[in-house]
Amino acid sequence: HPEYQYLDLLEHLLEKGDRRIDRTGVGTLSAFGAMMRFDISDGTFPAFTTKRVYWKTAIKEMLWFLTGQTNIQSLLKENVRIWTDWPLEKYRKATGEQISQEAFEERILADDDFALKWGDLGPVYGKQWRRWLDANGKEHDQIATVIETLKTNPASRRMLFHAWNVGELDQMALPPCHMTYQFHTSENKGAGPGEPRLKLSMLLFQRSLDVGLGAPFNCAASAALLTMVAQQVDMAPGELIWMAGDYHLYLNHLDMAQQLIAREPRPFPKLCLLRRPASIDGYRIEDFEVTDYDPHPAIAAPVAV
Ligand code: DHF
Ligand code: TMP
Repeated sequence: HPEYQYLDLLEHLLEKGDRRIDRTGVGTLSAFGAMMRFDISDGTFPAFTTKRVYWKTAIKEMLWFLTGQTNIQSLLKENVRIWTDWPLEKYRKATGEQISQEAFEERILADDDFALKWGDLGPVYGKQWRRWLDANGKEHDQIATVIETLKTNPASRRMLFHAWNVGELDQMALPPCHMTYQFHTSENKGAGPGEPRLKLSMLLFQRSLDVGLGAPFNCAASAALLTMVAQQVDMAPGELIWMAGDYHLYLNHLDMAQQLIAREPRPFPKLCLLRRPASIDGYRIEDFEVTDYDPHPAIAAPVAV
């Protein structure tokens, strides 16, 4: 089962991880350099099964990146709260006010001026993907460029987008973790008449991977992205290849990790797009249908801020 690639990383960290205090102060077991491969050509959706993954949340986050937005207000409107901690901590530090997460989220939703001032994460993923600002003041839509190149020159070795904009790192709430996405096409062997002649694969480089909490989200979200891009360029989805630099297990995730490796993976679900939007900007969460997802129960775990 392909999920053992993930469980093996957990096991490796538990057995051989290098124990250290990290930026957050929580502490981690860490290792360097990992690769996982998921073949999604038959519609397989790598939503891990050893704990329930909130795949809708993960895809909503990906759709939010694609809009180019960087303010959590639009995420909260979709009831996605996974990015609140960072603006919240900044607000608490700046004002000294011990506001609750719920109250902070309500204010972001209700008050546009407040959201503008306190809800923005800085020039993170969405901004860099869709509006990378170059030295001449020109903006670049890296996503549109990749899709255009896939349509016109699919053998290119230059089909990538990335978010590590060195000059803007210090303005970001967090420097990008999943930072480089590269695409590659190959012959779709065995394609019948009317089926796509090319297969699209995607390689994701992630410089820092929270294996307990972030990894299941990142895997589901990037599989969804590959599926969308493939649909837009009339190719079959191929392989998702996922490379991590520093991958780590936070010390408050050790029990969860033990539970996960004790569970047996179940078959991955299937992902089907119910509609073909006119462009990459047209996707909505309702377009994603996931079937036969029967995971082990969710395990709640704290996120290190
Ligand atoms: N920081 C750290 N330390 N780890 C991360 O994975 C991480 N991810 C970020 C931003 N900063 C991060 C963005 N993505 C959750 C999941 C993904 C995510 C941020 C947070 C999270 O809290 N997941 C919980 C709750 C899910 C939910 O409420 O829907 C989980 O149990 O998976
Ligand atoms: P760092 O910037 O010090 O590496 O901290 C970022 C943490 O967030 C690190 O534990 C990796 C984690 N992370 C993910 O695993 N996936 C994500 O998508 C994001 C945004 C963060």
